[in-house]
Amino acid sequence: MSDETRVEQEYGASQIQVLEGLEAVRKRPGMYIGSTSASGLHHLVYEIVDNAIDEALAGFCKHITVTINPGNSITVTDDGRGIPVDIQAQTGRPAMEVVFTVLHAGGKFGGGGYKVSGGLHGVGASVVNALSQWLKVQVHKNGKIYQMSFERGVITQDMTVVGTTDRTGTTVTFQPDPEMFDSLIYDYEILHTRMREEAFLNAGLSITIEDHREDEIVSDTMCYEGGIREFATWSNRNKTAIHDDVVYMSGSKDDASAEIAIQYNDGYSETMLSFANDVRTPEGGMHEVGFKTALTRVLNAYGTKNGIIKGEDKVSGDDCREGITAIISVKLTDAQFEGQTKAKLGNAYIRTLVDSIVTKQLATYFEEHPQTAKTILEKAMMANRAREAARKARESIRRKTALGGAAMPDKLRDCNETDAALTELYIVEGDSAGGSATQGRDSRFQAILPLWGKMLNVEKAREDKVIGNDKLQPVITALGAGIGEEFDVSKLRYHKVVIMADADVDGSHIRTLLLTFFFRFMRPMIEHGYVYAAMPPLYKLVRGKTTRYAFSDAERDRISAEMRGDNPNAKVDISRNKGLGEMDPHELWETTMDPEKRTLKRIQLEDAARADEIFTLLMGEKVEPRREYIEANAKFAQNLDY
Ligand code: 1YM
Repeated sequence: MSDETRVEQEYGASQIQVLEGLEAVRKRPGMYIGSTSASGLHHLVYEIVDNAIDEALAGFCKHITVTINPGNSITVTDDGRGIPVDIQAQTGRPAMEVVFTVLHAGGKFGGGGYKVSGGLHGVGASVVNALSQWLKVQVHKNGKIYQMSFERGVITQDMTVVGTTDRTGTTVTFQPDPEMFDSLIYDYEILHTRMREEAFLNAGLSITIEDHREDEIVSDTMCYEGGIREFATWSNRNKTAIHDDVVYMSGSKDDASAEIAIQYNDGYSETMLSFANDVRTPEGGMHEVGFKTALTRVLNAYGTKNGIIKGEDKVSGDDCREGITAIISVKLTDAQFEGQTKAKLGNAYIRTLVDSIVTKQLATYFEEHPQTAKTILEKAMMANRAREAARKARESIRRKTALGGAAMPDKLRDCNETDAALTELYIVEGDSAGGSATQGRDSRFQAILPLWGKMLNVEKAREDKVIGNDKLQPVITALGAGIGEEFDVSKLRYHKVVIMADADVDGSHIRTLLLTFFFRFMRPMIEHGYVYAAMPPLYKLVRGKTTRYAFSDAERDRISAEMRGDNPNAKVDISRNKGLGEMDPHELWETTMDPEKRTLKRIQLEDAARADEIFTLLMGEKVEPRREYIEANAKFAQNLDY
């Protein structure tokens, strides 16, 4: 290269410090990126993207591209000013080198001179570098292309000019180090979801994600001029909104700013997505507290003033949040993350800021949009009445239970053991399967509850209806731990609750229903890992007097070959299991219920959340998403429907 320039390499005291710093990252990667599992692997991308987003927040970058390359290296490109390449006075090294090699603790870097609204520039780049097998950075700036390369944080190519250019920007490519990570394979959906979030949170910023690992390139470009307003409508995309406009509020004080967007839907669950400096805070914190307090206060004040709420009545915080979708995004320079997973915002002044924004702006919005105010208030009042009705329904169940003595459901075939830690409840679809299960079980510790007929549509049902429903009531009573707000997992009568349903459409329907019900009204039971799905075998293989079972096609083929052994003419009779109801009690015990032999799938919260989503889709009012879902899963449904 004709105009190639090199910065003289000098290994002084500072270089030794650099190596020690990066060595510390490699020794305890978890301290810097949370973990070395998949989440840590994806975190590397976010660190580099964060620098590009800071550049966007500073007003210099419009477009960011994230590419998953074949081999699972990652390239992030932006069209900002390009990382500075001039020699830093302090270190005598190019700023670019410092960004990728020096660990920047807190605000010390550059005497706070590089601080921008979103955070601190370049803080994570050196961490990513230390944990990468190799990393290459290219900067387009001053008409030149500057390049520098590293291996495991150590410079392998000093900053070098490798060409000329007429644009500006930064490109970083890195290959996560196999010595550092358990898994090296990027999940497109995880990155896609996170980049969509970033695009929503930074209005007008365009982010492209591309996956180049397969022959066919997958890509998506996301840009939302409406920012978190569009985030709220997007979150409600499969639901029915009860007012057209998204209510948007924002404000700032000193170095901190906050934005809030809300839109109610006709469902009963609460969707609250909160962020601090574009980082999700699933455990909530001060921004959520400020929002909730102000929302409840404004709704009560408006309702009382306008005669919608009468007398001494009030709506509770929970009432005010039924069916809400709320996006809360705050930005601050000294974010303090607390809680078990450091996912809760601790800065108390943010509560005051969000509270005052919502108190003023929501009140004004209601004055200017009385129709929307009325719709929202009526929804909260309805929630209040339903809560009251649910309380009464619970009360009545309690009374009946107290008066009736042994008030267990007629259909329940209980077990002898009473220590919940040792007992299992099988919830079985249909009376005939229930009969087989009752005969086949080990009655010392296994209880059976058959369910039959068509189940109530939980999506459309209020809590009081659910409690009083004759199909679900036996489930509630048998479990013995209450429901909804009063659910008490310590009272649960079985620590294994096994859903046993056929592998066909009806079975999947009942599984979805029960999981949705548990997810909405008995969530701690799932969180404690007490809910399971039974896994009946798919095939039965018989040769002479030998019977064996297979749980997948592959297993069927393997077992059938084994059973034939050396005798190619041997006949192995293979039948597809028709359903639980057609298995005799002994078979059911052998294949599905015997703790020594059975396979149980423990239900994770995500499984239940997914069931809940599918449920909303299938039972909700929106036709289009339902049709799309059914079309997309038609193949799957056919497989099940034999
Ligand atoms: C693909 C990753 O890192 N972009 C990026 C980083 C920086 C700048 C621009 C930048 C910042 C400043 C001035 C400034 C960084 N600079 C630094 C540091 N994309 C990516 N784009 N000029 C350019 O903050 O004043 C760290 S990151 F510290 F050197 F200025």
